[in-house]
Amino acid sequence: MSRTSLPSWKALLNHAEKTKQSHLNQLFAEDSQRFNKFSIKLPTLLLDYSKNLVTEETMAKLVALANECELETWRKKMFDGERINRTEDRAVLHTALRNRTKKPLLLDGINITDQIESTLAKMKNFSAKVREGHWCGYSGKRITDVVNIGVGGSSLGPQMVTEALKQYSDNSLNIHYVSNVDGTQIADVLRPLNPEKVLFIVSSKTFTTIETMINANTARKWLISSSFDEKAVEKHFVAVSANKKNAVEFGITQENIFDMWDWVGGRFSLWSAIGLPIALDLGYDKFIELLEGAHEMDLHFQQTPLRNNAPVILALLSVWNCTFLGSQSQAILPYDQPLHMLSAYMQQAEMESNGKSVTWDGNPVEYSTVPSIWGELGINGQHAFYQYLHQSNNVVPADFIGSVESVTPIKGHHETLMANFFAQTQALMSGVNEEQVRADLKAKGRVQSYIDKVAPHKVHKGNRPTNTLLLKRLEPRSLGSLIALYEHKIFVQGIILQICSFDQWGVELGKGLANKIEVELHNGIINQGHDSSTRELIKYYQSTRA
Ligand code: G6Q
Repeated sequence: MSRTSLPSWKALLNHAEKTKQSHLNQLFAEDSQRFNKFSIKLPTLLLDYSKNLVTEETMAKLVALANECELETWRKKMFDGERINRTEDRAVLHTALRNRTKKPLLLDGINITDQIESTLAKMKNFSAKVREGHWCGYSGKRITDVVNIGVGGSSLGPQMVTEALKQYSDNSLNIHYVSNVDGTQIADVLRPLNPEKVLFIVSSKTFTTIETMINANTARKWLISSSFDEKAVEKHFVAVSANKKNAVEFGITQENIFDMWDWVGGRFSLWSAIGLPIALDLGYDKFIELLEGAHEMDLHFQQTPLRNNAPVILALLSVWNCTFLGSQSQAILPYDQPLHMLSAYMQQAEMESNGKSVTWDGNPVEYSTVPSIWGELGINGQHAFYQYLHQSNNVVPADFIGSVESVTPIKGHHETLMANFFAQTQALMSGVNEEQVRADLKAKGRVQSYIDKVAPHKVHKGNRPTNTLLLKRLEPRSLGSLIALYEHKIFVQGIILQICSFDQWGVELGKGLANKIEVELHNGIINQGHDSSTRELIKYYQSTRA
């Protein structure tokens, strides 16, 4: 049955029409308890969602929708390992990777907890060996640099976390990431490195992704041009993959292949051995703290009634703002410098999961699904695109993410940062009306003609919804909770919107598309089946190149 036939959906449609006439200023004036009613305190973070266009009636209606969509049943199915990734017929068990209770979980008769624990033990042993200098390269020198070769889910997650937790690294190793098939990136990374001291991790669930394979082969040649011996590959390459056969063919020894499983989606995989660069950088214990933080969020998500359940609330608000109130994009705005890759990470997590237009039964969806996600460090954004957030015709709901304590306390900095953090959500909500603008200009002694000319330009309508996520401090545990919070938000959105969140056919299409053209670029024979634009572009490229 389509979601649009549900009584709660119809009630929300009516309620949205009324709500569109209201203003956040009015809602705050009418209810002094808004913050208490619309915020959630968790061990490592606070979520304030009171600056959304919602009332208690709205929240009750949204929770009724979640109930009519049988969210709790679906949640149980995911954690129990049912094959909720319907189009690929797979279970979705990234939560098992961080289940610190180590409770056995059977999938097709196999206890996957044992598999997870043995991979973790292998990561522990390996990361200690490399960090302590017991793993040596072909000439007997200790490893100083680790280069992770992977793309998409096999790169973005660990790289985002490596950046976010830089302050917790003891710098035993330098960690680098190569994801782009543009040779500029790998050349830049390898140029200053000594092949005798580099360890490559080829991270690819399928071990067939063309960009990753090309980069891995370039790295291999680079190593051999120094060692003059193919055997060096064994000492300088490890793999994280579900495709052992291809990894072995590449020259990686069986014991240096870390397992991946089909029940872990790429964009949810940083908790698996895909997170190996994190363990190498921070040490295994801090990697475990990251998992523990995520596990805490898993428990909150599983055990808390929907009305106070942070991921559920974030998802319902997204559905409310996007599907019912009509917003088409959402900004992710971190105010912690180390979180500078968070927006890019969230972009993949949400858009690859829910950017779809058919329901899980294969019918067209009759409503807007998820917004496009974008963003940047808040302070940089303030001096760039915040103009649009404050005054454009399009309302962009935004998540503001900051920390009570800075990881790098330098006198004066954090107060200024956080003053901006608080001021922006207030300004986006309150705006400035024409009366205030005129009074302000008058008080500054401006002449009437100037006031008349400028006043309309200085009006800010406000009423722009924001969520504030305030971490106590950015550390492995709180970061784990934050990422898991958004992962579950994405799952809930998928259930409400009837979307299969765990496939990615759009990405698969991209993986195949370039192959045919690449042959044409190599042999110079252009396929006549191309449209005239593509054909002429290829022709221009080839003639200009020649
Ligand atoms: C993630 C996507 C995608 C994937 C990459 C890399 O959910 O499926 O980003 O992670 O395409 O795939 P491999 O790990 O197989 O190389």
